[in-house]
Amino acid sequence: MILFVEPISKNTGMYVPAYPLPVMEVASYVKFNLPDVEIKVISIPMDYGLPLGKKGKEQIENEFLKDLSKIKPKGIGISCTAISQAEEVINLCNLIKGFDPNIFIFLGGYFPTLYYEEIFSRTSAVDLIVLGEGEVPALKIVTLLNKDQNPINNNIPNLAWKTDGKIHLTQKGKPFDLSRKAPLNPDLLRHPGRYDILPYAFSRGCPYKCNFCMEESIRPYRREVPNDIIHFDLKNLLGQTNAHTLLVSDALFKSFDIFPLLRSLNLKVNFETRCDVLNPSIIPDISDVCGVLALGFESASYHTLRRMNKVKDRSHYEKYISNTMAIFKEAARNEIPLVVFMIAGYPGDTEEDLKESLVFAKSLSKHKGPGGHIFKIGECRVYPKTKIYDLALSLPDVVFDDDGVFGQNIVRQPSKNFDFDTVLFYMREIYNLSNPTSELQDTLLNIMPFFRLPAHALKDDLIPNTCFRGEDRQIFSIQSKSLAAFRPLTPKLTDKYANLMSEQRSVRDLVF
Ligand code: B12
Ligand code: SF4
Repeated sequence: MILFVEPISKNTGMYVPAYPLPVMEVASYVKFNLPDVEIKVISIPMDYGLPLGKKGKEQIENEFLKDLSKIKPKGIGISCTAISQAEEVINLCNLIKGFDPNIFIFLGGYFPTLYYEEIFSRTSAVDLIVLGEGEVPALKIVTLLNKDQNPINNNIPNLAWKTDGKIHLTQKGKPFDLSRKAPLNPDLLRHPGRYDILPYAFSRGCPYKCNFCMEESIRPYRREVPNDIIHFDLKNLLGQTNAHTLLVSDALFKSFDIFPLLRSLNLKVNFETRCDVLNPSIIPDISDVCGVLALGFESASYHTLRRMNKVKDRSHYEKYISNTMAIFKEAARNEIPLVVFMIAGYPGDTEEDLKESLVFAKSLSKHKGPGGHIFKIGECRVYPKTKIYDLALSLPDVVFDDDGVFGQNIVRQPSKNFDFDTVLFYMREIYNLSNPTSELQDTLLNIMPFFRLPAHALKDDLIPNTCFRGEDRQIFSIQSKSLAAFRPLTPKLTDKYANLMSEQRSVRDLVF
């Protein structure tokens, strides 16, 4: 048996009750090509629950180890997409190796792809790291494990491992050919029917190279999944899960020609795209299928957008701004709920830059519609080994928490005399221009049931016992039934915790 595991993310605010797509792609490919090998996917949050403190975490760990002693896996592949999962991934690796040093542990995903050196320096529990797309290397690793051979092998592309204090890297493989993508296999999951949301990637990669984004380090080009695979996948997934809400997981979504199929499958589609990629004139034709439309807008300041490498020049900027306004108006007219993603306090920002964003957000919100809109603005993070990090270091007046790859790395002073309190002031002003209609709240809470709630709100006495696993209310269950009981309470909880809703992201972190 080989297990593929999705760890817990410490950040609950953006938690989506969706099957773990990255690990499902890899595990489904391996199973498709090695049908006789026993393979399973474990989602720790879905299968065991969210731990609300130390006690809950220990209970989950004990249950997981009990399962390992029954399953006796030869190898475990762990996915680490977000930084908010990274500490938990290391703990999990240490836990598994402490339990049985013979279980072979390999990692994959954005975080290990960028930060494999830091992982190896923190733990010796990881045997191998797969860099970039995981399908081809994982197939080779599992083939060797299944024959009781050592997968640490120079002939497998995209690997990193450490022996005798030295990191070894194998040659870089070709980008994965998406016409060889395997159908996603819900049978690999423990509870395929208990996820509310169906995530799907119609394409991979993005050529834009915004300098705060990790896509450039993993897939700096865009490729589409062939239509026949999409058709098969969606029909199959709908037949085997209860989810009818689609969360598009493309880095750069622009497969708008797929909407007739999505309509015919009776799906509600939630997608994010660039403000200069979506043609506003198609909005009326897709409005009946749209759940939330999200825009990676980031800022209204030309100088900020240039520093982000989001726009090329003035004329690009002007198109970017006018198209954003046109999309906003058209979405509002067609009653589509909107989420506008923004970053506050980018390295080099002055107060003028944030003022410009505030003024533009005000002009957008004048066109508000019944679908509602939210300005989801967050403080800026400077992740090591990305271009934004180099930018922050190159500007002498920028101050950020340089707390390493496992830290939050928040920008505390974007430029001289521009302090963090003023950044937070603009964040609040912009967030407060949101128009949280009940349609927007219902749609968002369906996808992100804990949206913006502080993590400790999940312990509130208002929440019924049915939302917890066990009697001591230490573990929150995120299976469909529990979330169905939780969702009606969110208006009361959001009122109660209103003053923390526009706070820094750390209030939404689970603390163990
Ligand atoms: C959909 C999405 C979301 C959804 C999550 C939905 C869900 N639960 O499924 C939402 C909107 C909630 C979200 C939120 C956030 N996200 Co997001 N999100 C994405 C997005 C667009 C798609 C992820 C995905 O499913 N990809 C599809 C799969 C197939 O691709 P993949 O992950 O690359 O998997 C391949 C390899 O990595 C590898 N692999 C992966 N796992 C494994 C495991 C093994 C064992 C092996 C061998 C290989 C392997 O093989 C896979 C197949 O080739 C990515 C960008 C992207 N294009 O992937 C950003 C991305 C993951 N998000 C990012 C960020 C920053 C965030 C937020 C922090 C944003 C914010 N400011 O709030 C939050 C954090 C949420 C949280 N609680 O942790 C960053 C992560 C950076 C980082 N390391 O932290 C990304 C990479 C965007 C970016 N380009 O910078 N996100
Ligand atoms: S357009 Fe989006 S996915 Fe592409 S590089 Fe920029 S932020 Fe990343």
